[in-house]
Amino acid sequence: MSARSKTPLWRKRSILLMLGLVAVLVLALQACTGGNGDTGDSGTASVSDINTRREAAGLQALSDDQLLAAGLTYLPSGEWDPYIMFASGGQSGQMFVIGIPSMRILKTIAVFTPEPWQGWGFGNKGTEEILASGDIDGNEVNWADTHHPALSETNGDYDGEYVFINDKANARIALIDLRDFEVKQIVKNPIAINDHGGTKVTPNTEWVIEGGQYATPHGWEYAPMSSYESEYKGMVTFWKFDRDSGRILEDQSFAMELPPYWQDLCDAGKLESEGWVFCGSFNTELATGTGLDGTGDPFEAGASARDRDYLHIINLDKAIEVARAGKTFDVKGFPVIGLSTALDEELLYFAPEPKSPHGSDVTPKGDYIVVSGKLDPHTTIYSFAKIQQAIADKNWVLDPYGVPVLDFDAVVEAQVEVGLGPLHTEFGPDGYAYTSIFLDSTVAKWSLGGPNYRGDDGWKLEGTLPVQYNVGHLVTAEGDTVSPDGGYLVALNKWSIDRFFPPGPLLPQNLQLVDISQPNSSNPVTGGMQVLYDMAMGMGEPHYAQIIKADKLNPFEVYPEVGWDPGTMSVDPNAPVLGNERVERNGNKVEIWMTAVRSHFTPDQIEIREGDEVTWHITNVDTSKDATHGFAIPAYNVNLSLEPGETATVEFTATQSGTFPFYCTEFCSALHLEMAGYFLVQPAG
Ligand code: CUK
Ligand code: CUA
Repeated sequence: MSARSKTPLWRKRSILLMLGLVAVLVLALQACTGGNGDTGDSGTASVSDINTRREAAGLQALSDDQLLAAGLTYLPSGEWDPYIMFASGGQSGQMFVIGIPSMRILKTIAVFTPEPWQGWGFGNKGTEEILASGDIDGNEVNWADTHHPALSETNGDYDGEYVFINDKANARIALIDLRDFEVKQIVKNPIAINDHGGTKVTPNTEWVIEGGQYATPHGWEYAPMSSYESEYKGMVTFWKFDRDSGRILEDQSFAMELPPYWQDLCDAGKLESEGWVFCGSFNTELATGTGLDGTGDPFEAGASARDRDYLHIINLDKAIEVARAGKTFDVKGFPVIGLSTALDEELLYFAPEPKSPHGSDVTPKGDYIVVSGKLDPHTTIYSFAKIQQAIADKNWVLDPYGVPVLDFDAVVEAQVEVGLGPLHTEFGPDGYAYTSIFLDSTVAKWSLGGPNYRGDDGWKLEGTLPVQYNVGHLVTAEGDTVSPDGGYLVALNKWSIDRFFPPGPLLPQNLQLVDISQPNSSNPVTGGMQVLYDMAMGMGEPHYAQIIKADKLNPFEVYPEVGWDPGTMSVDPNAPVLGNERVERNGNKVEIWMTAVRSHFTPDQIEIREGDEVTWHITNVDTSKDATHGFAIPAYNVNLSLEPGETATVEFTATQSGTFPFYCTEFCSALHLEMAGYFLVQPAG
């Protein structure tokens, strides 16, 4: 697509918009001061025109700041967003693709959950096989709690090729190919039944990290709660990603056993810390709840009794060697490095971290790890160099599981007081960091110190911006890479309360777009941050998101060749093509080769017998952009989406006799309604 330019698009656009706004304000000023503010000739609306018309429509007049915000988010019809955000879809089991700064939803990517618009899991054999690879012990699990998308990286920068996402509820990982924005693979973690510390990728995407969450015995086998300390296990799994095949290689992946603390979000080291992985944790108290007999502390108290939990510091490079050397045991055929091996091989260290930590985020140069304790008003910044020194000095005590706990003062570089309930941190291009503050409902902007950032001017709070309300993650443009872009930040707020019309008691989340392009001096209270836009998200709860420059993405506009199988990303030699449409019968097996083109299915009459086993191939032979056809068979729960060039196969047994008009569900042409046919199933006997 477009070549990369030196001035970021958003900055050019901001400048243009600012100039435009200044022109509007000048005109308005002229109108107020009796100057020639008559805009009828030029066609340019003045501020007073805007507000007059707004008030006539029952809306409130806009302040200058609000007008500026409107101008900074408005994209005229046909203008594309310079950034694309991939947001997790929470309980929807999907992922959302959102344009920045317009906040327009461009797509829901069907991931773990069937989705009929994309024909995901409604008869299309390829998609059903991918969904079925997420089955658990033979049970279909067709929802997910997606939390953390991770774009693939090359040299620590997003490369626009793939995006991964985890299912917290069931410990599964999905892989999406950004050539067609479709899922290609789902893997189920064999040793854990839930996860949280993923997905994050190593700087060249060799490994996809999946940390655990609520400890269970290996393979989630039964063990009584009374055996928690000995039988329950924490874990982190490293999935090997192979870029050539575009797949996770399950047989080259491995896990590492951890103490049964509840591991939380992980991040991969980069640059100087490349080859290391950092995961937060909580419930180092080993709380097991109360049960009905009332003994023990409830989880929320029991799991936050201590002042410190443990940042897990994992030597991934060394762990790979240990796994390759076979120093593992198997759980359900999956290699696991046992905790004692991890300790013998010096793979695992802890650093104390403040109360109930949540995020753990590596700075752009890889030199610091930022951790926030939900119940501590500071972010705590660990130095990777100091961690290495403390390891070399054996400056540690052992925790009850024998893990070296590095001395807190020896590894901490700084603490910055940012507010109550800090969670997650991302970065800007200029040595600033942004932390979500859950309890205060703010975004805190603070400065990184040290020679790589703002030097002696760092490690201090620069401003806080109220957000509405109770922000979870936040994300900045390319803000967890080695070269953050800045410009935009999105606060993924958990509660919207009074921000929108209430569509019943279940309210949407509020994704707020924040301008972070301005200097601190433009607003010393907020550090220059300004809320631009509120986006109601009423389709599941996004937890994390990543924002990539749009020109790094290079998706297909149509599939490269007719007869394309998105599952293999190649032409299916058995795909129907124009002129070879046919129906073949072999005993009770019926195979159909059908084409779809505006505005016809060929053949358009299919007659079979009840009990026949049907294999139905369809190719959309249209090659124009956006010429997608649907294919729906009533009563048989079939709906396909056939994008230009795509081929798909449906397999079913004709269990119901009757007359079933099939039709195209995508309004594809003036004669779309006529794009139909009859599927007749003669009753048996
Ligand atoms: S989590 Cu939801 S706000 Cu799953 Cu990363 Cu922090
Ligand atoms: Cu094809 Cu409607």
